[in-house]
Amino acid sequence: MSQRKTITAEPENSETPLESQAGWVTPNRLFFVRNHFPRPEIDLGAWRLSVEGGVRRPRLWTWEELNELPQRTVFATVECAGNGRSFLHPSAAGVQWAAGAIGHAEWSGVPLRTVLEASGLEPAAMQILCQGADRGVEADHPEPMHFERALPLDKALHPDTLLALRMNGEPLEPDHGFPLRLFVPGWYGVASVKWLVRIAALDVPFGGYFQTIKYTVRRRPTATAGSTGLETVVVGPMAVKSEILRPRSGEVLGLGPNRVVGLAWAGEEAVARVEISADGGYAWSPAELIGPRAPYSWRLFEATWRVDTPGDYTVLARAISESGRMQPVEHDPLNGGYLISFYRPTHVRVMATGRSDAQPGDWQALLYDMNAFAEENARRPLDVDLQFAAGAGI
Ligand SMILES: Nc1nc2c(c(=O)[nH]1)N[C@H]1C(S)=C(S)[C@@H](COP(=O)(O)O)O[C@H]1N2
Ligand SMILES: [Mo]
Repeated sequence: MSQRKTITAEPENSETPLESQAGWVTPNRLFFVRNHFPRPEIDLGAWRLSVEGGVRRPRLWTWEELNELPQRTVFATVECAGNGRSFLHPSAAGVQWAAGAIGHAEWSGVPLRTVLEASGLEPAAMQILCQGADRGVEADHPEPMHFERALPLDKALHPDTLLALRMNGEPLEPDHGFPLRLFVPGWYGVASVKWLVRIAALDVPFGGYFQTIKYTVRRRPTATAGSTGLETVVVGPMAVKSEILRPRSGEVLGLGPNRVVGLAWAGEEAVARVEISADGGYAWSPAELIGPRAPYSWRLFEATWRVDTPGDYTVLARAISESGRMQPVEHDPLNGGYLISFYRPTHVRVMATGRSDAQPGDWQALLYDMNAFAEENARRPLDVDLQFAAGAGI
């Protein structure tokens, strides 16, 4: 039974209940679901993955054949590009997500690169199109279409970009893309196409709906002379962001020490620091980070905030990545309803009669015993860098 929080029932769009996120990894049954179309029915016996387009040796793979290839495991946070949309003023169209369109899991599968190399990419290939079995219509697109997205070649060939077969050690659940999904670590979830059936190497940029009409942001033109208008850019890597889980806005706290607990993530990078302010953003102090400092993965944070004077307080958190990128103060209007990262305030009242929440969390005990593995994994070179001689096939 799913214990996700339903935003829309048909198709399912549901959130991870972050208040019960008690460890580093999100259990599969709690992991958020973002479906544009009804979930497709898949008959595993008839299912094939087709690799085609600009390749020398197009081929079909069965699920069993893919399972026999060398596999790799990556821990990574996935956030929907629209996560937090319901907090925007003015509001933006789309699924009205609160904070829970995010999760962190262990993803295992075959590097996409392995099957591309097995088919022999043509030198002209510049994007890899990935198509899901699901199809349907959108309000502004009455013609039925598949969910499909194209990845730039460098990210497609990155050893951590996977044809994922397993999530947290279990076969993918139907809602998370069984039998096979693309998994693009560090990028917004939209890149990680579920129910994958077709991969095609393209020698021109893909102009599909989910990367030209939807899932795009606007950017001021780079200093090229002559261009003045805004450019449309497809969403890719996740922004640097943090989320306070406790206290909740509206809570009444007591005097003395109070705990501030949350999550922070930085896309393809690791989180280096999280800072907390309890005075609306003037003074900041560092929070303690819990869990591995690994690329792609979120970290838990905890700080003890001492309050000596009753009153109303605004608590903020901000994350800083390893390369020094900081969570932005405000939502960039050019991002529209996507890439939503800003200092979202938690408003609390502190009263002499309130209950102070000073008991430090037992986070360490809740952390997966795979932490050490995750740190090691982040340093490990690709173990399946296969060389395919022309015509060898596998
Ligand atoms: N085939 C298919 N893949 C898809 C989608 C979809 O609707 N269909 N939604 C995408 C989006 S926008 C997100 S955020 C992630 C969500 O993955 P999850 O449902 O496993 O959490 O799947 C992506 N892959
Ligand atoms: Mo998404």
